[in-house]
Amino acid sequence: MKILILGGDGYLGWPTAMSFAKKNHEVLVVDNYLRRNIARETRSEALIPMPNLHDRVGIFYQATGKTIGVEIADCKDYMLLSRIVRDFKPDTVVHYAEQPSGPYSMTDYQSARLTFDNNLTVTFNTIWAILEEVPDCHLVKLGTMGEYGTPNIDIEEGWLEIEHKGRKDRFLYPRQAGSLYHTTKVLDTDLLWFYVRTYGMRVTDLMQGPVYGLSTAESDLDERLLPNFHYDDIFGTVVNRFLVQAIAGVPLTVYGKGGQTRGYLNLKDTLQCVELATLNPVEKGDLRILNQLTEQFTVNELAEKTQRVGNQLGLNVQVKSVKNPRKEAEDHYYNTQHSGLLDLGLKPHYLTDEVMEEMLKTVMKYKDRIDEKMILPRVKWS
Ligand code: USQ
Repeated sequence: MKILILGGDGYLGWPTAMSFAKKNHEVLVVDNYLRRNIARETRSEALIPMPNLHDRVGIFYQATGKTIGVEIADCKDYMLLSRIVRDFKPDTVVHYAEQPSGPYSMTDYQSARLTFDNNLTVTFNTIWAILEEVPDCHLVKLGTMGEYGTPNIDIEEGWLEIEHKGRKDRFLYPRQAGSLYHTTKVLDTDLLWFYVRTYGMRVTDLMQGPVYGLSTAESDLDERLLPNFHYDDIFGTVVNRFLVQAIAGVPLTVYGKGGQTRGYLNLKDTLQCVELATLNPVEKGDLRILNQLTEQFTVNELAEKTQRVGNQLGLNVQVKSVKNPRKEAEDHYYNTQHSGLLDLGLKPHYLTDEVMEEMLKTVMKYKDRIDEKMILPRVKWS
């Protein structure tokens, strides 16, 4: 397949590009280094040094003999994006090209504006580039489980049948996100649904939970191919942060009561899910929503697991509740339906003690690069 990856420099985009290229798909990645630039400006740089895309593509070629095309371009520029789509003629566009941090989107007007403009404009441009240049192309879009928030009822897989005054209809599942970033994903889903039902696009919207890990079949070939692994309060997701905190000897930063429950998955499973969605495209006029997670944990459960496995490795891991910088429920009902990807063939990698140990050992190699000033939360929701 010809696969165009928007946001191909990211934590998920780069491993996805390598994984598809290794399997002999023709891959082109597009990125404008937005996350790298924000990370530099906000002092939130990744733990592991990351060569730029052109250099990494060269390293990947040396390791595998496979090529990946690169375009350094801003997908907000419609003329540029439509030219790329017209020239490459993808069968699938995988769209990751968004500002992905909840905390960054809550910093101030400028960061909120950037998140809003970037995320909505790139989704809109992607829709139009497909409609105008490759109308049969399947769009695989990364959404987030955070679109649903934490409702006091089961979270269904995208849709909810509602009975009202004796009549029934099916609607997008109600969504109420907890940050502006997560809200841009809600708006993306509404845009996609409009263009699917009105223009007959084919779209898969993946509602993904927080991802953890570094190792993939391809990144294991050469450490310069590792994904950009963040542990700061802005780009770091909770498991990755806890791994680094355990190694640095900083008490694990449980926000508030720690009863916040989310659906998590291993980076390896993100790759499987995106591949399964790509290899099984939907019909024209279909919006398929898949909940992309493999298991649920509270923050306290993640902290206990990190502490137990870290201590077995001889670390002295402490856990400390810090005042929650976010406005979120700290003790709530959470039960998600997530059978769609399993039905397509997903074989989950669960967060076992062995997986935790392997991640801790990898992070340990970069201990000297940890900057403790980047760990405590700097952005408050209000
Ligand atoms: N948390 C802590 N301590 C920390 C960091 C986070 O207790 O040091 C808590 C948060 O308050 C939250 C939970 O852990 O309740 C998850 O936080 P997170 O930072 O790992 O995840 P989140 O901000 O929701 O965002 C991340 C990615 C985002 C993706 C999302 C999936 O940055 O791109 O969309 O995970 S989801 O959470 O399902 O919406």
